[in-house]
Amino acid sequence: MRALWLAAVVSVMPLSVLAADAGAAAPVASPTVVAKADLKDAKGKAMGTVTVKTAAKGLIFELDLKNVPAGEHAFHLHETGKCEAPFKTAGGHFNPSGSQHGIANPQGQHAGDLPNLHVPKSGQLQQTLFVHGLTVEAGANSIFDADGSAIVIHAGKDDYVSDPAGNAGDRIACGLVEKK
Ligand SMILES: [Cu+2]
Ligand SMILES: [Zn+2]
Repeated sequence: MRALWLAAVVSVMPLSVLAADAGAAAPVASPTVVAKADLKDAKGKAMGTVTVKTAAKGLIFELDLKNVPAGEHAFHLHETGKCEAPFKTAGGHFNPSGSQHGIANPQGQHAGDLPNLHVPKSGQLQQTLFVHGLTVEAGANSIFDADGSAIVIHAGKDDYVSDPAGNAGDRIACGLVEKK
């Protein structure tokens, strides 16, 4: 008789309460690592890594950089996964929508346009960015399209408006975005 009574009580409890009791209130999809880029300068010296994680409507970039000259530098996702110095091989900015360059350009922006990095004297920078619109799923905005993609650091800063590349100067580091 007692066992039956307990079963009846459980059956009328809200499902949410049961889920919480079971520790099942986890997010639908926690960010997971999907890609990594090892950045190198033109002579092959390591300049740190960018780890790419999933998010609901874009991707998370976790930067762990070193050996970067102090100061402000443009930072972009480029359209081709090929890093041969002086890194013109990486092509233009990742731009599946055919927009102009620049996060401050009314006719912008490229999906690969990212905010400038501010690197301290140590040359090291740990920073996390959320990049809206990028994906690893098949489709126009996938960082894993047919020719891949690359992460590039420039000598100068991005002015956020000049088409096609923000007047950012030479490419001083490049990292192929590799699936993990
Ligand atoms: Cu660039
Ligand atoms: Zn751009």
